[in-house]
Amino acid sequence: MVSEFAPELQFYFNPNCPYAQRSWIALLELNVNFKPIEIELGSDNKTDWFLALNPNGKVPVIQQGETIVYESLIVNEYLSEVFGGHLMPSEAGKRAWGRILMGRCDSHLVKLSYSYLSHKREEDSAKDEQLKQDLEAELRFLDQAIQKGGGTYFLGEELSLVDIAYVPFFQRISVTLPAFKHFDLKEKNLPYLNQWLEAIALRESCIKTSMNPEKIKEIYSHFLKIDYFKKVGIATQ
Ligand SMILES: N[C@@H](CCC(=O)N[C@@H](CS)C(=O)NCC(=O)O)C(=O)O
Repeated sequence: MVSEFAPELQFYFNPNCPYAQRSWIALLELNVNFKPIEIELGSDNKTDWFLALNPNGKVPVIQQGETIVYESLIVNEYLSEVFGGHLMPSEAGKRAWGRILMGRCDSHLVKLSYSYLSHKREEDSAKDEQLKQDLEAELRFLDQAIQKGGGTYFLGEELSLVDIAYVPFFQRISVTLPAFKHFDLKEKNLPYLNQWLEAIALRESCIKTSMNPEKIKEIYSHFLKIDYFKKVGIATQ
């Protein structure tokens, strides 16, 4: 239930943006009373008023009174601290491990999966194989990380900011890798990761914020045609 005493917070987002989805999930999990403001990418985010909120011109951004926070992982740490804190463990060592895993999402999983996705096998099959193996190694690392956590989620039995960091990207690659690379996570020997995928598929916050799989395919098919992920630096050349 949303508390009538929760301070009002503005959430600037775009429903197709995986980074904004991270903060959207955190807002729902923390039961925050927020006002969503949809930003059209390519126009609204280039305006002076938006650049005054986030000089990088990117979503997500949250504004709570005088406080403005951007960068999804930092937004989520802020939200967790201000609205209850239960999305990060109380033990400092576990929090540190959680932050290592969160940082690794963008530097490893996103980079490796979008590089493999963006690569055209017919141009260089050996490179395609290498990119696939690099991605598989990271998926094995994540599978073992979940096993090490000792529960369904990355840090144990409770959902944390670590899971929230990964959810939007796994939702997207679970659709795009089979569709465009014939690479199906379910067919790989990743028991802990596949169990995690099943758990997040049932979680209300993840369902409510997810993109329709057909829409993911449509948008990514266009992005892949125009080499978008390489152009914006998410995928390696
Ligand atoms: N590192 C940022 C990335 C945010 C990001 O790249 N957002 C994209 C949309 S998915 C955006 O706003 N792009 C607008 C632009 O670059 O013009 C975060 O974690 O918040």
